[in-house]
Amino acid sequence: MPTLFDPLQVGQLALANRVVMAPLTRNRSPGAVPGPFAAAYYSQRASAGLLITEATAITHQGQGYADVPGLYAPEQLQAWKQVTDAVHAAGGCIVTQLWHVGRVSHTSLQPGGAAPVAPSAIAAKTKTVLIHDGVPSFVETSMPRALETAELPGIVADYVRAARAAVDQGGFDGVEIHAANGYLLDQFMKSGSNQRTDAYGGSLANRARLTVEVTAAVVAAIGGGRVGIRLSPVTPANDVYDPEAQALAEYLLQQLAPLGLAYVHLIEGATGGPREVPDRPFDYAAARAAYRQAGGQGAWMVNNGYDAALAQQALDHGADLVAFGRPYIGNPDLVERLKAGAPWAESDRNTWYGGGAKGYTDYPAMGQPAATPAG
Ligand code: 8OZ
Repeated sequence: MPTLFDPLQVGQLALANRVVMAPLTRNRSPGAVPGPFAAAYYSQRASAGLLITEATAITHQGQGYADVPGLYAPEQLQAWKQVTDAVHAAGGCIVTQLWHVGRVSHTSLQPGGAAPVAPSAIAAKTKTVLIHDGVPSFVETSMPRALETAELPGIVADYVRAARAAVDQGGFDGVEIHAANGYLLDQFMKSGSNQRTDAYGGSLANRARLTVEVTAAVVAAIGGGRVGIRLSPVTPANDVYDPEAQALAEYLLQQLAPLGLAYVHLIEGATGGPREVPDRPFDYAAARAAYRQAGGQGAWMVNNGYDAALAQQALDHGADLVAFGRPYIGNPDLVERLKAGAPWAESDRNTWYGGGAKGYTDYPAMGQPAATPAG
């Protein structure tokens, strides 16, 4: 049986081990440009087999939170190039997470103060974060407008443009398509947020269509071996729900199987919460079997609440990669701690979102003195 510390070739990505740093929103990118400490933050964590960046907006319209980064302006891509150079110099592998928030946004974050876009004009019962004078506040998301059918090819093109820019200009090894956590692609997939009557609403095949089109187009642009996708079939995050979650996920995975993806990343249960969601049962082994039976060969990446023992159990039962999120905030050397069976440091929730080096680049590796914030 493999261990977390065995290498794995994942599409075009040669991973030194099977530990993945999951995407973590940190709100330290004023003007959507990764901040001065981002290169240190990611390169400190480069012993992970794979780093997935925080969710990163493909367009201004795809923005939904204060001070999250983008992939749509030259200065954003230049800043990311410094990050990827630092990670590569430290021996790491890094992909960026392509993000369009859809309705999880606020007019003050949108181009021209416009309404956010969504499959249907249904507001999400969820909050977003605005930051004024360095002080974060949580506000209700704004009422979205429904995208016209004729606008959807433009959304697909936005993903493709961002993927190409990420690889060609940002220096990334690949991309992860964010189709989880109640953002645009997930809003289309799940019937609670999609009441469309065109080819992108109604049947589960129609609701999955935009995700399949985006993924196929990104694969055509940069090659499937550099593309992963993140899914969260039953998460209640950002007010999404589908009564047919199992059938929807299995249909989607069957459509993705022939695309030759590097990996499929599953959030099990509620994002950042319990691994089981009351009244939302889901059989992850059956979903993986559906993908494999349809010919899908991508690595199967699992996430949510893993510790060393649970991670090994997942590998023993056919997972290929295990993604750790919150533990990576306080433990830059999580791989070494897992290997040593060493305890994990707790991180300070007050510095998860927003701020500077404090709570970002000052968590020490094992045996090191408490770091002065590193730039
Ligand atoms: C936490 C805060 C804001 C955004 C996700 C991108 O859940 C996020 C996110 C997480 O995927």
